[in-house]
Amino acid sequence: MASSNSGGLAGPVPGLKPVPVATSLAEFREAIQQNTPCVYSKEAVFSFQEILDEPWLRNHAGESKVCMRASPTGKFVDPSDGVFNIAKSLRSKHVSLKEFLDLKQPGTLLSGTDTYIFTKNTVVEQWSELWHHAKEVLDEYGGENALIPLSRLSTVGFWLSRNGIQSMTHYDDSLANNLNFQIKGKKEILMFPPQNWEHLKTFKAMSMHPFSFFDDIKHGRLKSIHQQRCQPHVVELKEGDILFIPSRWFHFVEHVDDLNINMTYWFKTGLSDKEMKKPKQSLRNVFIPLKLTVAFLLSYFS
Ligand SMILES: O=C(O)CCC(=O)C(=O)O
Ligand SMILES: [Fe+2]
Repeated sequence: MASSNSGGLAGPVPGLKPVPVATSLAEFREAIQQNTPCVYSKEAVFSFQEILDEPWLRNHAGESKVCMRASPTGKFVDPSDGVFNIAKSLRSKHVSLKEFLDLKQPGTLLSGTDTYIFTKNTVVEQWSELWHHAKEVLDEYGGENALIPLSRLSTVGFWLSRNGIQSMTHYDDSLANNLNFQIKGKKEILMFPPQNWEHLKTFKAMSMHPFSFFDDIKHGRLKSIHQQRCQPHVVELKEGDILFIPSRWFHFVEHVDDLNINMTYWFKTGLSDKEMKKPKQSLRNVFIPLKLTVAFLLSYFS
């Protein structure tokens, strides 16, 4: 069950709004319709929420080629890290899913932004057995529990991680809506509405604040005017939970358990590009993107 207290903290933190919890699928669908963040936190409704674990993955997708990332600091990617650490966390290595699982290395990640189960209107062949279950989320296959029509689905990404990982605050630059299924383990998520861009030092779709900016918010340490003016929402996603992140909402994600498995369904909002206002850029320091660019180049050679 999702917890509306901020993750891992003893109690509610002033200024941190809990993401509303839907207690029925009807309520959850209503929030999606209304474009407001929401977490569905009841019993599992789709078969993949029950079956997807390490042994199942070994048996049904063990030979799948995946793109593994490892970070010396567990952070992907903290702009305040040293340039070599950033470079290392940007590097990726192709391995089989079985090899990745055998490694059991903390701070490693398969990212849903490069491990696709479904993309460009096509099921990715090596994940077809998982798709057999994953498609239940769609109206065409899932009966009364389904949440979205196939015509709106853009991409399904698969995430697998070992503990202690934090992901950079960003909005999904496809401008899609996001249904995030927590299948195993736990994640803690801070979310900010698109209009908070002014306070997030945005460069492209990312926030260039150091991760400590967000740690501080989670713990109620609002030291700067920008921290005080943001409108953070928090949720602790537990096994079986489904989170709706509306298009353009910023999210800062921490992977908590020893093994975390997620699937993200990105789906179209139904609005045209003209109707959707992208958050603006508020970064005033050109050295930060410069540093990231150098790290990106180094990641090819380190
Ligand atoms: O789980 C994560 O680290 C990030 C998730 C995310 O950014 C997404 O689902 O769009
Ligand atoms: Fe994202």
